[in-house]
Amino acid sequence: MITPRWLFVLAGATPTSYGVPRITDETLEPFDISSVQPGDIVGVGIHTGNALRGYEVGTLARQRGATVVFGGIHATLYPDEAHQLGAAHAVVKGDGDVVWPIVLAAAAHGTLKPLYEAGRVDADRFVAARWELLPHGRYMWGSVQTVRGCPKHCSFCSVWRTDGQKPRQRGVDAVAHEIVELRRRGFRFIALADDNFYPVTLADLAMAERQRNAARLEQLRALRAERFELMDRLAQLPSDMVFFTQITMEAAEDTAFLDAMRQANIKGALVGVEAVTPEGLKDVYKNFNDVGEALVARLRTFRRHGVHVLGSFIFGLPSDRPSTFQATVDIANRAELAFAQFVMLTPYPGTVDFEAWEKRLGPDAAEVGGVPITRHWLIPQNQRPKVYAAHPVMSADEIRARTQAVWDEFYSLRRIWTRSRCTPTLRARLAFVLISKLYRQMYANTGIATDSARVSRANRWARLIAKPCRRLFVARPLPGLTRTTADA
Ligand code: B12
Ligand code: SF4
Repeated sequence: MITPRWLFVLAGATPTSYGVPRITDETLEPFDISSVQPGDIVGVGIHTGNALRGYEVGTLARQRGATVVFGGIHATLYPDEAHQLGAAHAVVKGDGDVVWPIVLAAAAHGTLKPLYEAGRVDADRFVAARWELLPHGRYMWGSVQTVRGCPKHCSFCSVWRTDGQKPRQRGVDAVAHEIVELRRRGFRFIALADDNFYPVTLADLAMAERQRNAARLEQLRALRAERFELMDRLAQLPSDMVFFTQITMEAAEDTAFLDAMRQANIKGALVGVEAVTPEGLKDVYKNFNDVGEALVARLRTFRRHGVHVLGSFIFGLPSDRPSTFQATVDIANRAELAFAQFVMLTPYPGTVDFEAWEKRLGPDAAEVGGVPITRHWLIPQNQRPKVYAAHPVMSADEIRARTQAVWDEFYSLRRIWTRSRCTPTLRARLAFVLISKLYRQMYANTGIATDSARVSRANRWARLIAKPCRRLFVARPLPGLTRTTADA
């Protein structure tokens, strides 16, 4: 669905003297290992979920004589694993923007080091993606990053620990430039691949004022002003553009911000609701969220100001009870969300939750095929447990079944049709139904459908629905599109 940004950024960071990089996104097609020649450099990017496949690719590429370099969030957290299981010659920890040409030069001169500590690159050194390398007609959404890092500290999330709590906000010109280029190529849907589009809250500003911290106040105001400047520039782009981002629900406090988002055609945002009870929010260190009626009101505020919400909820928290599931779907319906996802609590490495869980299980962790579940990413995909942490009152099967029931209820045709009223025309309503069904098909894999026959049937369905959906996303290319004013 969405262009995987890192591939096109690393291509952008590749000096032209090496020729044109070949890009493979395995969500589209498998990497053609027979194309690898001795002397090639194969860069493999992994997150935790696809690390095992990445190791397979690395091993095969090395066997064919390539130099293999790993990077991405999972390689950053477990560089040794990439060496041991992925046959890496080198691993890059952190951002690849600046270090990639250094790695390539070292590989070419035979001076490659096993580990590169690339760290966090400043925003003015983020490299632009090379969108001219996009395969034609394969993606629905382009992806452009406007800010990296998040000031919060949610227990299930690794972003604040790996990308840092200091927002690294990319310059407005650089962002606008890439978006214009994507629109020229016919992309009118753009995912802003940000951790948190609202990095400065009114509470942050008030706190800096109270503390009479002039330097911090100035810094926060500058970041906030730059957000508005960016949205002003996006508002100057063709009116058929649709942006989607990720944001905390705190943004509902700031209706001027929401109005600017609407003006900028940021029509949708993923909001991490996570839990609808105070105990649940405490479980995930997210006490800046609301519960109950205040939560419904906050989420509706987005809608009132023209920003549609994809609410993200987590099930399997220690404080969850059987009643939590129905309470969650009720809130999701009443809060007028456009879409929702209900994910199972998964201990991702690099998070506070993971560390506590790994420590708790210690050497007694259960195993699947000889692999302890604390290394769940090394278990073949179709054998991975769906629920990892033992729950105080519910069995894993109960959590799965109840989660599935929530997906089923939220995405029942009746509910979708009611929600589709948020769109202006009958055609748009039908498109909304199709997209809702596609979304459900792609992401509701937490339920009973765990055997491979059912999973592949679900995938076939998703591909079938994706075909007509893709047509809805494509726009007429605008090769002559001029840049937004300040970008000219
Ligand atoms: C946008 C995004 C998405 C989009 C992805 C769209 C797409 N096709 O790319 C959507 C919404 C679909 C998504 C889904 C999911 N995501 Co996501 N996502 C992100 C987000 C916010 C930004 C990713 C991005 O594009 N960054 C911009 C690029 C340029 O940065 P980058 O990928 O980090 O790459 C840089 C470096 O890592 C390095 N690098 C990367 N690869 C390589 C390779 C080599 C060889 C080298 C040298 C360097 C290198 O260099 C790059 C440039 O600096 C990240 C958070 C984050 N800050 O990274 C989470 C993140 C990657 N997602 C995460 C998760 C958990 C998921 C889901 C599993 C969520 C869910 N429960 O469904 C799914 C998985 C989907 C899937 N099957 O892949 C986690 C991953 C944690 C982990 N340990 O794996 C992250 C880190 C967020 C978090 N909460 O912790 N995601
Ligand atoms: S607000 Fe979102 S990005 Fe920030 S730490 Fe929490 S889950 Fe991660």
